[in-house]
Amino acid sequence: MSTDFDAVIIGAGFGGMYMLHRLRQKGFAARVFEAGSGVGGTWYWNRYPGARCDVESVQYSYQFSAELEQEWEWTERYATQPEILRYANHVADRFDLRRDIQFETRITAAVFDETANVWRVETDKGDKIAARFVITAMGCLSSPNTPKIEGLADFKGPTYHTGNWPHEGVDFTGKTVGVIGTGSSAIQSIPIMAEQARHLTVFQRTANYTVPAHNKPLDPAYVAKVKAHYPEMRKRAKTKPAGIDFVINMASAIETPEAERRRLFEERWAYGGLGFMASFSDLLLNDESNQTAADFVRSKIREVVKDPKTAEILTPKNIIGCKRLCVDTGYWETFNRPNVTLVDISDKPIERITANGLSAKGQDYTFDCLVLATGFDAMTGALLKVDIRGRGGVALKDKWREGPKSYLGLTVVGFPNLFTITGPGSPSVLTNMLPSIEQHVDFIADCLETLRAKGVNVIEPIDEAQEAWVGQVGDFANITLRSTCSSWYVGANIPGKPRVFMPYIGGLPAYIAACETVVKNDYEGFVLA
Ligand code: NA7
Repeated sequence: MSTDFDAVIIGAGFGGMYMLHRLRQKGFAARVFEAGSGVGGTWYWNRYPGARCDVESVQYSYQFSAELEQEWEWTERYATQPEILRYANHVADRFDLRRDIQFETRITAAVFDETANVWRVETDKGDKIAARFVITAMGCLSSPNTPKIEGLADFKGPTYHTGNWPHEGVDFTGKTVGVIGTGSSAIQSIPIMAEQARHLTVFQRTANYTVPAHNKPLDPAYVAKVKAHYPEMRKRAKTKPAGIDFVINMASAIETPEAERRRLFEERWAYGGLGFMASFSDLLLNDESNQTAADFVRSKIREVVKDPKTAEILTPKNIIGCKRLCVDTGYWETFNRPNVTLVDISDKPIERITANGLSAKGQDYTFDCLVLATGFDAMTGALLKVDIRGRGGVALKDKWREGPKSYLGLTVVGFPNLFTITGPGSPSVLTNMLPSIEQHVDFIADCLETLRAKGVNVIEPIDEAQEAWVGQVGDFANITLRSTCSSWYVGANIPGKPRVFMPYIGGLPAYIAACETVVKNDYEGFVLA
């Protein structure tokens, strides 16, 4: 069998970069193909104003290299997109990754040749590559969702999608701006756009919960302490369901007396960030407990937003944490500004985009620029854009017509030697992505090494193992309240997408244990041939 590479890796974000590094270390020949002109993935594309990670920077970073941990200096509690992109570039330089990355090249097709046990890969630049393994590292939130609203092409001004923002930036000074969406990207960008724009009109379909970031410059003494104790912090984080080192209060919200409950919520609120959902252990398990947290946040909105009608529209009615919780800086305060208008479109969709704005609920709104903060075709979108075909020429998109099915979120029956980093069925988006990525990459690299040592050509999961895994993913999802609302976790934001809770919600420790058991039992659930 003749191949160009042992592995083709799709995407040069944090997953693809580390995959390349690990495979090189193990003596495999790998090549990364990246559609963008630089590394960074999510952080390369999402350049909207205010973009930053909502996991604290010292935790949202690689841990595979102690030297890297020690030499890199994060400057803020929550790193901005430019800082994370600088970090990604630093990693690419430090580990000399670029020479094996082909930029501005999109993989269009990957077809498994059963006679040769080789993947035949094609790019939009006309490359034809043969590789034993294909490893996707395309990210979970990387296929922007442009809603099919009538007249979108008629709009005369510029239209920007938060997930594909111009590299040179956008200056809204003196402009009127319309924003569709109030998810995390909107919640981060609206306060900044409102400071620049002459007027900002926000079209909100679903009110969202957000907690304050309380972002700040990092104190050098704190950074020094983290650096002195990185391994301990990483070890603690690995024991937490989200892979983030914060303290989970194991008490039940509803069983805690009201005054004490309020005190604990206030404490977490004052600290800021996603740890708010760890105020109690049952916020995503018990409706009544969830209500206590939701009511707490609702009361905060009423405290901040001066106009009661606006406050009411901004107040979410659903379960807190069901859609992804947002982390903000001055979001609700922004609606006290005289140059910001909130339009509630929860009861009726936008009728059409017009040349100068849009029509909603029988009213015309005009603006110079349109911002689509409308999210992504999450978890499967990027994968299914590539024509991936396995045994018998079967397309992945047909195989997943009823929803994605995988073994460990990493492999798919009928698609030998294909690995999906942070694929559907893995913890990915419910966790700190960096440690999750590293765990996947290590699993894959070790697997390839084992196959080489055993002289095995092909690895493929068996149906029973995949069905059992899919069953487990579904069972876990059904235990929590998270699967109950129309979020991108269940594909509800994309019309026609099958409703399946895609990520594994059993927590990172249980997931790691499952992967370790598979390896210990000689790749249980796989056929090695
Ligand atoms: P999200 O969280 O999916 O938010 C998208 C927003 O756009 C959300 O408010 C949607 O309302 C709204 N939306 C989408 N389509 C439409 C249409 N057709 N009309 C009106 N409003 C619409 O994406 P983000 O980019 O903010 O965040 C994605 C993740 O990135 C986030 O969870 C973090 O993990 C980082 P809806 O709620 O569907 O009613």
